[in-house]
Amino acid sequence: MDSASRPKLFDFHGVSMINIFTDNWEAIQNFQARPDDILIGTYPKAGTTWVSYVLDLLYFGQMSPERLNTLPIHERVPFLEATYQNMDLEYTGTGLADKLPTSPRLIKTHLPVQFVPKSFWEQNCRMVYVARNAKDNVVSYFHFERMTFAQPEPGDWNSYLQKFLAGKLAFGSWYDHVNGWWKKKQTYSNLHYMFYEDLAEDTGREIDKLCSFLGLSPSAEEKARVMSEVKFDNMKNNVMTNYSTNPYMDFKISSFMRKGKVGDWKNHFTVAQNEEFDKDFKKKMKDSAPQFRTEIGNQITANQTVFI
Ligand code: PPS
Repeated sequence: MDSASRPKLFDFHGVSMINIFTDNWEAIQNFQARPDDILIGTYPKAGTTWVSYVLDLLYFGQMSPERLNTLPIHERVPFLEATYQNMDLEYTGTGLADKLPTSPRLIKTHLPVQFVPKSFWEQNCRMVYVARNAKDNVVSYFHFERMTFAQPEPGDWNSYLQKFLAGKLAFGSWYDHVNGWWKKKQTYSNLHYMFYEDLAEDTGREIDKLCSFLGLSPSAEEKARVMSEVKFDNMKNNVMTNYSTNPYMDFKISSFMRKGKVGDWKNHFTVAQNEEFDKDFKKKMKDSAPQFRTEIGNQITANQTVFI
């Protein structure tokens, strides 16, 4: 696959999708979850890899150093709905999850809540959902699509923003996604809903909350090690977490671990785009929706960084 053969979006049960996430649909929907499986749910680019690595280290950080040094994160935490059968990569998320030797299994998904295979609910599996504020989320998705040939052609920034507002990106509307999972949380108690911004503000506090949800009690030393390993720069320099071996990505265009900041949207949105976005946001997000922060104290202020 190259830039000339990027996939096209199509409507899939009311959600925009691309075929690498629907080709294996029967196996996805019939996937047999186990009671101790942990599902990590996100809209794309909301901090999936970050939280996946936190959980992987909390559970398996004490295992052999070989595992940490040789097994990329996408093999430790299978991407449930993904099917890659091109180039050097032969991968179905369901196949990989079935073969995972670890217990619990950590499984990643970007599916909107209504598409989650029913066995996860039947088995009362624990789920961790990570949400990121819409403005930084769309910026991150835009750069990801620029550098990933397995994604649709993003076009220019302004047209990309319009597609985001219309829900015309793979996995559909960000608004429906974060609201759908939020609503589910009101009736499904085994769901921990967390925010990228909180993790960026105080990683230790958010790890404590995760541990309390999961019933884990790492020693102070283990926790300090996890906190150090999951720092942005360490993950960016770690070939097991930076996706540098992925044949679909062109790191000359952008990086998978790109900036890792709250507030980078300020370097992308024009004043007019921001006004349109805020107006639309108010319409789509009602009072009962999750509350997002588009800036936090210790991160980017406008024009502090370059575009990419
Ligand atoms: S994917 O492809 O959907 O699984 O991508 P995902 O992992 O959800 O999101 C990638 C963005 O998360 C940022 N990231 C981090 N930020 C801060 N700290 C750490 N440790 C970290 N790890 C990943 C990553 O840089 C992408 O965001 P942007 O804004 O593009 O940099």
